[in-house]
Amino acid sequence: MSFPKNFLWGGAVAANQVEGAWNIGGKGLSVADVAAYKPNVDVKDYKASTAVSLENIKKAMADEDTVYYPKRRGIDFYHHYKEDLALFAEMGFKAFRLSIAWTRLFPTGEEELPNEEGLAFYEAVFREMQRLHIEPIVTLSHYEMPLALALKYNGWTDRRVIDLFERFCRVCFERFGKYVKYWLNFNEIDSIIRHSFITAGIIPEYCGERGELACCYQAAHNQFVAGARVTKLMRELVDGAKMGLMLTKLTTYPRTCAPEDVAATQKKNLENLFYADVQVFGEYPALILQDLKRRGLAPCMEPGDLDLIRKYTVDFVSFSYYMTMTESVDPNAERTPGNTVLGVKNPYLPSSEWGWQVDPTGLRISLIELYDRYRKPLFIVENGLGMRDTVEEDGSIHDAYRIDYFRSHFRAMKEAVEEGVELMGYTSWAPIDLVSAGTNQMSKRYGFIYVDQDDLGNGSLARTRKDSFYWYKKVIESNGEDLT
Ligand code: BGP
Repeated sequence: MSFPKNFLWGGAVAANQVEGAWNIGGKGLSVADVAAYKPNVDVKDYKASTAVSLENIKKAMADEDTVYYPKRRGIDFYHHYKEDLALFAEMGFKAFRLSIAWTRLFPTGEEELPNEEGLAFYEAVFREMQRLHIEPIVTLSHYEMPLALALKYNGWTDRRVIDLFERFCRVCFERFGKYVKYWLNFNEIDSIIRHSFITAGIIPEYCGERGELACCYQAAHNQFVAGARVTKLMRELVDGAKMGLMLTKLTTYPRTCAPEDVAATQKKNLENLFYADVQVFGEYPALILQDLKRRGLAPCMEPGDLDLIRKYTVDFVSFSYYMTMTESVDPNAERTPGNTVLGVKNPYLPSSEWGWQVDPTGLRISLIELYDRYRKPLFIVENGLGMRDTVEEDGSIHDAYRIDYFRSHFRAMKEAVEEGVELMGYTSWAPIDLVSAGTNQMSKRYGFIYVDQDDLGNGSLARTRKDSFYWYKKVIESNGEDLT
């Protein structure tokens, strides 16, 4: 048994990290447009690089700068999308995951009618993908909610945002349903508690006595309700469409077999899985709810919320997987960063320059765990290695480390499929270099395609094929059989 014949090989990006054109075509400001690149901050300290305050937001709003607000410029996919899609097609992509920027369709999130210029952009992108036979996988919310909603409602903490999001999704389904059959609701929904502003537009100063953490769980609940409502809507409006949840799969091992470490690890993993549990099983896990109540963090729910959540569960489970970490009760245990988390270091694993621990076997473990738990088709919608690349004098880029990373992860993926895991597809993060979500750097490169741009926006934006480009092409051509 091997990868299924119709396996969706491809790559994934998010609008806010690639599009640029932040003030073009009627687009409004999103939370990503005020994210500052801080050259002097330790990139391993994700709390410092993602920290947000009202003062900084206001400062950013008054500033037209694109040097220190790199997500405003992205890699200018807005003007390069044809060239980029052609390169993806050359690699043989079957699928491409992208997101629709809410602020391109509804600049403040509250307009009655959508911005036609924004719609025209995505229509053109989807048409081009159709022409190239690349299946779109569309994330409805990927770290880019309208800034106006963050400021007015404290983001997703306010239920009124649910209606506004539904309005945006209705337009997406009505206008793009003819192109798009695979939808994802909220990117890494569990990340609300790690970077609440980026994920859910929560501004700490607005949380008052209730506290930021309580606001986060309220926002998560509102997103669960919104997720159910848009799944219902999608089923009414788009024939044959499927909705997926999207989880950061943060597989955690106990640092030792001391029962205390195992218990602490179990807690971490249950907290991570909770966000998927709600959307697959259609109910809050009893233990989590109990725990939230005990800590005074339980969200307010309205009559009908739980019914909706129960009725409109997702069709498939998608997730990002980059690294694993361990957990220990020992306060002196050495820590290392991962994907916006700080975990205990695993002595058996190598780390990237950014501290993320590379663990292909962890991918197999995660696939088996998720499939066994949910019995839903799985989709790996993010996986990859952020590294500095060197451009040789002749312009070539030899990224053997990236090929090694992917090869080992594809082997692990293959083993899981052979064991019976139902896997729909794989979209690497990211097929082309882009602005990092966590650090706003350009030098943390993920692509098979190099983009000539540095952290401060200098460069021609020219696209160049790296060695991994040719390697991934071969992998897709052979449907994952040729990993040499
Ligand atoms: C995920 C996000 C992506 C992304 C990726 C890599 O959490 O969904 O948007 O960028 O991680 O993270 P980073 O860009 O911080 O290296």
